[in-house]
Amino acid sequence: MSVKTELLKILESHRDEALSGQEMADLLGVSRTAIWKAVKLLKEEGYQIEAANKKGYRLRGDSDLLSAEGILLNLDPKYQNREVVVFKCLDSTNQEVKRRALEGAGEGLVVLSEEQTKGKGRQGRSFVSPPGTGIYMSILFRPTEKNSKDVILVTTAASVAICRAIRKVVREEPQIKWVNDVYLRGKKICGILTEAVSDFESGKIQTVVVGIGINYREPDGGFPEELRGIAGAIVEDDRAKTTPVTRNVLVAAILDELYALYEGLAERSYMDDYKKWSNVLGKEVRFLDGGAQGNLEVWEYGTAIDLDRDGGLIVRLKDGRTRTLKTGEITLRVEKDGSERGVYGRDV
Ligand code: BT5
Repeated sequence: MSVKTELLKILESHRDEALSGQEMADLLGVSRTAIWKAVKLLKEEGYQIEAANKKGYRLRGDSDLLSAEGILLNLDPKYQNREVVVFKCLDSTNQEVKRRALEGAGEGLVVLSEEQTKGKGRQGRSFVSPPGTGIYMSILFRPTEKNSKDVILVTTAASVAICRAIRKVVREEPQIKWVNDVYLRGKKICGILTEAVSDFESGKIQTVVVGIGINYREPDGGFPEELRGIAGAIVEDDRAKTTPVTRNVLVAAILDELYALYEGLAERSYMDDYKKWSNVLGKEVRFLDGGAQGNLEVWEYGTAIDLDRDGGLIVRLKDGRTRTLKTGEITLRVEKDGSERGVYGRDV
């Protein structure tokens, strides 16, 4: 491990505390010049490290760069053996995880990027991923014989993991729009794209990539025109100065929850939380079944009444029959909540 990485670990675990150059040099068994050089490199990368008068160096509490060191430090120790990789810029973190999966990467690998140039949403849509203000991350799972039939639930579990982490760390109550969007204060702050790669011969799902995109702060200059009124951010401008939470802390909280839920996917312990946070259940909805109707825009109307065991949305139609919406081709709109946005089905 380089001096820079080792030093970052130390600074991360002593945020807002000054550590003398000599102290750190002794800890790492290197010269003070080596420490000074590593500090310079970290500052060039954007870490807010201050030279405290005669006391040494201090990583400011509000320095908010994503880093593997900062995330691992905040993860539950039992998950600290997972591989975390952070990029400055990528096409798409889901693509990077798929590339690494082909090369044999292990379960639990997390790839994050400060920016994505081709952030993907569902069905060819894009996810706007500007630099420095969001969390774009993808996690690799490798289903086993035991959990392969439940893996379809991973998007549902991820939605709950994100909500639990937001409640714990940000102390606010988000909402889930079936099945893959998380809302805060009425705006979409997060989307999830789960992609599965199956074995051609057996049809078995071999790899699952859960991609999570979160708007942590509003991008400089605001969201692009097409997202105004739709997209929101966890930290609003006037709160930015007061929040002590860094993105690394939120990422670690999400991963802790998600890894734990994934271990018990079959038990569906998260379903109650999902229902509690759902802003669709009990609402009047209309939906468009692209699969059944081809390109004809024939909307059906009903009330979303429940979720089935696999996260499918049960809708009572106007004529009293029920239908369970499952496919990724379903487009669903919530009536009477002022929402213009669609809510979409899942990909796996
Ligand atoms: C999603 O799709 O919301 C899933 C987004 C998943 C993004 C993550 S980032 C890490 C990983 N790597 C990737 O390449 N992707 C994943 P969908 O439900 O189809 O919603 C897409 C729609 O959301 C767009 O058509 C816009 O209307 C809206 N949208 C785009 N960017 C947004 C943003 N930053 N915040 C809120 N809404 C956005």
